[in-house]
Amino acid sequence: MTDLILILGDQLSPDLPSLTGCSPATAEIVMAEVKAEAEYVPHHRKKIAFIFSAMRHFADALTTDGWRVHYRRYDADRPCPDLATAVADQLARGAHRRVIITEPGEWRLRQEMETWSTRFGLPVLIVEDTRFIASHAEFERWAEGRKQFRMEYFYREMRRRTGLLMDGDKPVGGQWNYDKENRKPAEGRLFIPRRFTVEPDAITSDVLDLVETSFPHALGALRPFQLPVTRAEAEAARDHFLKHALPAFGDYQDAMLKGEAFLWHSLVSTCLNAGLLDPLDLCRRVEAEYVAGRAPLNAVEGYIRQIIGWREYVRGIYWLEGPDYVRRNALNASRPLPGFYWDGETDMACLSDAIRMTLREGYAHHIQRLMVTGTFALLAGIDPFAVHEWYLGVYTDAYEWVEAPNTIGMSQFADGGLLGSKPYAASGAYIDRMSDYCADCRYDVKDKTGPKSCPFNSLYWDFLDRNQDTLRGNPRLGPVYRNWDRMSEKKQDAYRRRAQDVLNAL
Ligand code: FAD
Ligand code: DLZ
Ligand code: SF4
Repeated sequence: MTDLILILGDQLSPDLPSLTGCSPATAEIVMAEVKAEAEYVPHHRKKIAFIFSAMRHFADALTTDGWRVHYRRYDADRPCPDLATAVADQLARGAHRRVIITEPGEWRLRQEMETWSTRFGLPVLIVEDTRFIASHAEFERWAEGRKQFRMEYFYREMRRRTGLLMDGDKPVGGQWNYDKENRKPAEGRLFIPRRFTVEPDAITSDVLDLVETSFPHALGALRPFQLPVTRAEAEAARDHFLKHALPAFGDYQDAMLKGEAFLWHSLVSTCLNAGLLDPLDLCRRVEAEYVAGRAPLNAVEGYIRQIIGWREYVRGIYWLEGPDYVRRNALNASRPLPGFYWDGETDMACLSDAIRMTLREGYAHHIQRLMVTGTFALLAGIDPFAVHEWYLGVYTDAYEWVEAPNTIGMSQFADGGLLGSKPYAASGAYIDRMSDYCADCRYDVKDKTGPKSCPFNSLYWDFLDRNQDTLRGNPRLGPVYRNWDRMSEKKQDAYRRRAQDVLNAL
């Protein structure tokens, strides 16, 4: 009798706790490409292809290391319906005393797996995922007794815990956070680093053909497919970032340029979230670039903050808040997601570019997600659950533990301010400052209420007006409401009318 270890598509790490506690002599492995996971939201084709190819490569690596892997490929005619069936079928075939799983990254599966012991009639052990810096217990201890959570304080704890960029008990350089130095608009295309790409090998090519024929209704462009799918390729992508993009990452972290999807971003989230890279190791290598004098402090601190700060913080909140977090709707927003989110067909140049890139690459960088597609949905009062399902499907790095707090909390303020202290609402002026979108847009970013005025301008004030009951008391919005109050009624009405026209046209 052996243990049966189920490994999921985002658990492709040799140090997975379910693996490290066992050995090939005492355990076998099951992995499966299944319909339910491929279709529970409308995924991007590149996301399905990435996961299937990375799973197949990982299974081969495990086999080379001596493990017995029962791998079930997707069969379009008779697909394995779900993970439970994959496990049940394997249990029926072999003699297994126990199922072992590293906890999944979504409540949906976690809750289902908790019923498996009864269903299969044998013990099902769900072990904590140790591939993060903060454990559940550690985050719970940090959160206990706090009325509001703020990333900055959690981040400082993580700096102390990991020793990253620490000089004894003081932050290197004397400041914890160099965010203010990370807000330059991009100046020119000449120096944007070339993106790291990998050409598909035989395994990936097979997967691409499979995805093309088996998922005709999936989203986005499948080809060209150039994502890393193995640990070695992910490490090469990481090294490319350290050498070519990290030094300017800080300066241009918030910048946007038309037609440029990647800029100075690291493009590692897809590999990181699937387990092909280790977050702490990545941060140590980033720190080493500073120590060696090859990258400045604002870049290195800014980068490390994203990983040991934001990434760990949103995960902590996801598990702390429970499965109903994704259904929060503090602003009672209920408008359906506009159709242009699925094809990029809009005259708003910023949204068109961000959505087209998303559909082409399964990627958009943080500021496009937060301040373009996110802010528009927030201002327009789109149902946050619909927004959440969109983000969960369209990005190759999306799993609920990281996507939901970013969408429901940070971007849509649907958790009422648990994650962030104020909504990321902004008029067109922000996008104009940080990008070159507005110059070529059909709308005029300087025009506030005219028929060609930038939609963000009127929606911004209409959003604040509509949500006064919830937002007026927010101390960080005090000055903004004072500006609104100082406006004449005529001007306020002009904003309301223009916003209504924009909303009606959606
Ligand atoms: P870089 O800009 O190079 O940043 C480095 C790394 O920092 C990222 O790879 C990521 O691991 C981490 N990071 C940065 N910001 C965040 C953040 N806010 N939360 C968590 N980790 C962060 N990130 C995901 O990994 N998966 C998601 O599904 C996801 N959904 C998002 C939805 C919305 C509405 C928003 C606003 C942000 C979302 N993010 C998500 C966070 C962020 O946009 C992506 O991590 C980042 O764009 C990935 O690209 P990159 O690897 O080039 O990142
Ligand atoms: C996202 C995804 C997809 C598309 N397909 C599979 C799959 O066929 N088999 C699998 O084990 N995992 C897949 N995944 C990843 C899971 O959805 C992911 O493990 C859960 O959402 C938990 O994070
Ligand atoms: Fe976007 Fe408004 Fe600028 Fe057009 S004018 S690109 S809609 S911010």
